[in-house]
Amino acid sequence: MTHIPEDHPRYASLITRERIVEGVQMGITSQQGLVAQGRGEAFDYLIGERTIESAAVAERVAVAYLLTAQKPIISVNGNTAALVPGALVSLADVTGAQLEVNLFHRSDARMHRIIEHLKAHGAGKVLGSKGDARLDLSHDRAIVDQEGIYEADVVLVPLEDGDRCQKLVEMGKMVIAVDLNPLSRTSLSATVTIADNVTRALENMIQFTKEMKKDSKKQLQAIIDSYDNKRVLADAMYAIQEHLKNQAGREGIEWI
Ligand code: PTJ
Repeated sequence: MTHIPEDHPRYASLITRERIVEGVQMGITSQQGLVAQGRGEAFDYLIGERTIESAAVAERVAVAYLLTAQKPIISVNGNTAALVPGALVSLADVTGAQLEVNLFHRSDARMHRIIEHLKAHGAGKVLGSKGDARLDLSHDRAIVDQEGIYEADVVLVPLEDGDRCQKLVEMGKMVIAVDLNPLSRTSLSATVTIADNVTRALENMIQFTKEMKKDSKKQLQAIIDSYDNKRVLADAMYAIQEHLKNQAGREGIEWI
């Protein structure tokens, strides 16, 4: 890893970059994952590299879904395995969800390495290697475990592609996406869209779960019922606009 001094103004972002590069070197993250991370970084920059209020609302609703689910699953790909392995394991632990590795650029070797990586971070059983069921999709994200994503009622899909998100929604599942681009097909089709960096989103969700675990089913259901995903998407777009306006103002650039 390149040494990044803690006082560097872009410390958090540069460390995240290093983790993704390390993921590629370890054979966990795909090379395409670097491009995906770059896109995420750009949106994070535009949104101000912070958890906006509406993302925190979506994170709480996501937790309410996970806590009330019969069979919640957290889907793991090569990017999230490299960026937040410990947080994925902790979130699964506190919510009672199971982890399932599901890859777009699937290979047996990457599946194995990611499962072992999660286990090294404390995971027990990790689903995904059976691949004994299929979603109606023409690429490898279709390959899922029957006892996992196929039968799940709530699926958390951080950094997803639009196709599978839409398919899971069509199958009647509640789909929670983490995607910094509020206009991606994933963001537009998910039940709950968290427009936040996955590195912040998962930590927030772990904290919220600890607080919300004592809520009754009725209280959790009320949180779910009051939610409007379109409003949350609109708020993320507004937050980007306002952040850019403020930035322009600080630099003496007229907003036209
Ligand atoms: O490991 P695999 O083989 O399953 O491949 C995983 C990737 C991520 C390469 C694959 O799913 C992919 O190509 O994803 P996309 O279609 O590029 O979508 C990624 C979305 O996640 C984009 O909309 C990005 O803006 C967003 N994104 C990227 N990094 C982050 C992010 N959102 C939140 N936090 C991030 N760190």
